[in-house]
Amino acid sequence: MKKLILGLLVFVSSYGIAQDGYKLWLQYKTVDNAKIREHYSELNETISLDTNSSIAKVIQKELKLAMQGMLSQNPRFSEENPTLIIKKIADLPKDLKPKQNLIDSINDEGFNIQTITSKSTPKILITAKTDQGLLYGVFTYLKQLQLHKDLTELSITDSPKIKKRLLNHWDNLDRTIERGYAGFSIWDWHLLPNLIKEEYIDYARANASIGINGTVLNNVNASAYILQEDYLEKVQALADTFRPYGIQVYLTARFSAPIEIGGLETADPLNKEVRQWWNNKADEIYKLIPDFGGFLVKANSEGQPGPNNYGRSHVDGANMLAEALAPHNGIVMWRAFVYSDEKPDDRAKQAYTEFVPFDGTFKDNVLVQVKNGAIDFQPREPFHPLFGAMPETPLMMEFQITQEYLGGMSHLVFLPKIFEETLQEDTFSQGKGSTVAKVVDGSLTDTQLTGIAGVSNIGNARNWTGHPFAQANWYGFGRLAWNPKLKAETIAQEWLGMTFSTDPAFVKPMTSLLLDSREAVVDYMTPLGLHHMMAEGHHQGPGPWVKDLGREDWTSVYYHKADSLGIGFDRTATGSDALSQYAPEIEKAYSKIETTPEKYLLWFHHVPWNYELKNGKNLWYNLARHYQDGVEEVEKMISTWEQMKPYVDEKAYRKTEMLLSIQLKESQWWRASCLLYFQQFSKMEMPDFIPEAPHTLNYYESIRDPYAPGIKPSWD
Ligand code: GCW
Repeated sequence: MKKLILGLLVFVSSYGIAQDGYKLWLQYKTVDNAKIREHYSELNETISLDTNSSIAKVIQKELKLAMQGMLSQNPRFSEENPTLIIKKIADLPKDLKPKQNLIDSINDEGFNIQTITSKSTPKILITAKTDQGLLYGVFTYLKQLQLHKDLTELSITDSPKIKKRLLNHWDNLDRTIERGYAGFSIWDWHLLPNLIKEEYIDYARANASIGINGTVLNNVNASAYILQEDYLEKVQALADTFRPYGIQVYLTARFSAPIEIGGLETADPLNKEVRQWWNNKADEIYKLIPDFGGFLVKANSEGQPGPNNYGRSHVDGANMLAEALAPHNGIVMWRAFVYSDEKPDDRAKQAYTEFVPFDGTFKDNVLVQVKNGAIDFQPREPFHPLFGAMPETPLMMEFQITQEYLGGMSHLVFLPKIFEETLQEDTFSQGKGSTVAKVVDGSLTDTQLTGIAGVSNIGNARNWTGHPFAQANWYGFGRLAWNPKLKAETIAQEWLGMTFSTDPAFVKPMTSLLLDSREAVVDYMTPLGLHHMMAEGHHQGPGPWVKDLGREDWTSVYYHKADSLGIGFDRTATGSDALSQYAPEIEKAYSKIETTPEKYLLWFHHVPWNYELKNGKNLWYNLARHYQDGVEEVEKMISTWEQMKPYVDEKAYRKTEMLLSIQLKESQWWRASCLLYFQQFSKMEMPDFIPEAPHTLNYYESIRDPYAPGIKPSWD
């Protein structure tokens, strides 16, 4: 009878119950392989765990949830002959203590998972220096079970390489999300602090499972109101909810808050009253939230107020806030995303020009937060020249997980390929091998304070991210924040196995699909180094024709500079000379068209239409070939997905199938719009592999979509 019920359970849970995506990668699907199931059931029958802390209680809850889901068994928590031992190193009996060199190799958030044999029976030992380390160890252990790994010789020692691993929510207090495509903000400010929604707890679980240890709750285009007492009590309720999952809460600080909610006449960082106001505000916050993480600040950028309004520098502004937070161990993350139209210099140069002179002058608890590229989260950008250029200043990476320039929520794009590419780039700043990853994890210049942030793609959509596969980008960001040297392929395999199926017939083709999806979007949107060619405002869809806006560097023509001779932005010495902001090794290689990697060609050079690329074909032909490749890649994704139907729940299958059909339509829209527009300049025949465009260029240029998703910024 038991076997019959078991069999029924297996069938229903694997295929019957529609997976609406709410459980994310923590599906804890039934382990239906009898041998593995038996192996797991024995090893997880009795668990030794001191539930003497709030984190330990969370661990216990997660173990129960996981074992119930995967094995339909309730583990016994007891010290009597446990098969799974979860204990801090300091509390371990001598015979179980790991070797000193192993203990020395893990940091306070690290852990060790080991299969041991004690009293001649195999057991699993998860140990760490802190409860938070145990939490990360347990989630990593549960991942092994979800991936059906063999536990007989487990030996995993791991520690996060970056200290501050944060999500940045561009969530407004009215619950709209700037550049958000998955519904409204999950923070229900109106009902906080009393209503603690299940989503808040599952948000914390999901983030803890990938090692995220901080979250900035509100938009960098900030509202001062978040710093008012009534809102701070709401923030406190979220902080209390997240604390047992090892997650600290941060807020964005609107630089003009002392005026807007403090009643002062000025927000000048050198003004005594203003400094006192921020000191008092910090004290007020820490009374409510003793482990408050600190402030994220967007200042003097895109209309946000800042120290420059008072003739002061970014350092003056950041250091004032740093002094207010320092007594409480808080940090300031000061964004370097600055560019102004007063100085009509190449936008890609301005952050470097403005911030490099400040190197070494920020307080010790200040991180400068830098986007992965010098323009703005494009499908591809060379790494930001600031990485490696400020060795005396902790630089924090800012990636965008939400797909502002990558198809919103309707395009499947596996972003860890973008993150991996940037992190592996060599800055040459301390000689060869000075990768961006080493700048960010601090190992290059022995920087103690390190951080990485991802602009969240989470909303109140039932599956959190809108597109089922956008969850992989949240997951992947967390995994790379933990280890910036991780391979995108490993991340894809983990996420696919935990979310859908560990069957190699599914994982293998889907891993290729994910890994190829990033090059596809580059090809059908901005191939060969083109950038910033999207429709204005909402940024959804093509707009290579965009010109005559409030400022040149918000248009598309500013970036591609297409004319009868050629296309591309000359950033070498004969152009804006942005190239000189990179190390000599890069400047030398990229100064010539022929030695510049073709993927960055039109980022750094204005190239003649008939210039011959490495494949012996001219630029116009290659541009068309990349647009066509992008569309064909999406067609390939569609045919791969069709073969995955047996492995995926019907609902998730259908939703992804329909979204892929939108992605194909929009890739064809990009191909036709861009090639018809650029053909006006190249005056060259459309290669025969490019199908006849269904509409005229005028038609494409006339498309307006004022209600496209993603809430444009208030200043736009
Ligand atoms: O990515 C761009 C977006 C803005 C965003 C800004 C920034 C929050 O278009 O919506 O504003 O940059 O990063 O501050």
